[in-house]
Amino acid sequence: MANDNQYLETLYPSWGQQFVMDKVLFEVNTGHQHLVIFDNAQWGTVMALDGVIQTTEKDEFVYHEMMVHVPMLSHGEAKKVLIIGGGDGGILREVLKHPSVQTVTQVEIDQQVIDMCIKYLPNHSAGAYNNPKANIVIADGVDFVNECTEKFDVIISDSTDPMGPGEVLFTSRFYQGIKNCLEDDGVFVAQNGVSFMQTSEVTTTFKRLSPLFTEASFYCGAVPTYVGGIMTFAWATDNLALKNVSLETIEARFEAANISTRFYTPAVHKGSFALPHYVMEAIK
Ligand code: AG3
Repeated sequence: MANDNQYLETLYPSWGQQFVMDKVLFEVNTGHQHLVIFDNAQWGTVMALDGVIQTTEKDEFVYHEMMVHVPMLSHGEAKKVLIIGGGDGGILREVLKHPSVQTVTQVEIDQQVIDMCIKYLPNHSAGAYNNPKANIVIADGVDFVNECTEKFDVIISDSTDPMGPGEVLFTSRFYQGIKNCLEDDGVFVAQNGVSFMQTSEVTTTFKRLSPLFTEASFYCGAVPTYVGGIMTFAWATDNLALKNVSLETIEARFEAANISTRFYTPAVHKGSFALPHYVMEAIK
């Protein structure tokens, strides 16, 4: 929590990263969670929820590019996309860069996160909330996916860690809802924590996704301010072809989409499915 001018992340009981807050821009209990936004000399503007760093201006591109371009370019022609969470708008911004996209529905529980990120982290959404293809719903993601009668080609869960409002987004009931509104050939991805520090999250998610999808797996990326090593992203689909799309095809799609990135490359995309042995052990 915010103390004097220091912000200590409280995600892990005996260790955490600390930030100097040059200036606190905003701090409130939204009714859903504790939200703070502050400036730091190294990371620019930083947003944290319930004691956990969510995003910083300097490294947000790593996470948002990997969460979006890996499923989108594996699919190749996603027209309808669903985002769960993602209030800062970074995921929405990247999804809207894909020319195949016709509509993006984003279901976020906390209006205040959206409003304050538009105000203090404007480059995250970069105008995406005004895009006519975007449809923003303020609602509970679990209810939404279970009640939804539409189907989506790609679903991206950009949640907090499994505590507070994010907890339900790691339950079997949520994953059943995802199955309900995912096209047969579509793909679901979700942030799944830092695998070295949160290995049990990998195991639990794998156990819960496996009965529902032909393929439950993970891919990875290293986000500097999600400390503790690589982050794993959950990957669930009935379409076994998606993970095996060739490098040449991914390159051709990436070029045709004409998207410029700072972390993502087609080779990084292919390589991200290679998992460290301890992660493979965790999902055996
Ligand atoms: N949501 C994921 C933050 C995860 C942090 N967890 C951790 N370090 N274990 C980020 C929101 C960005 N749009």
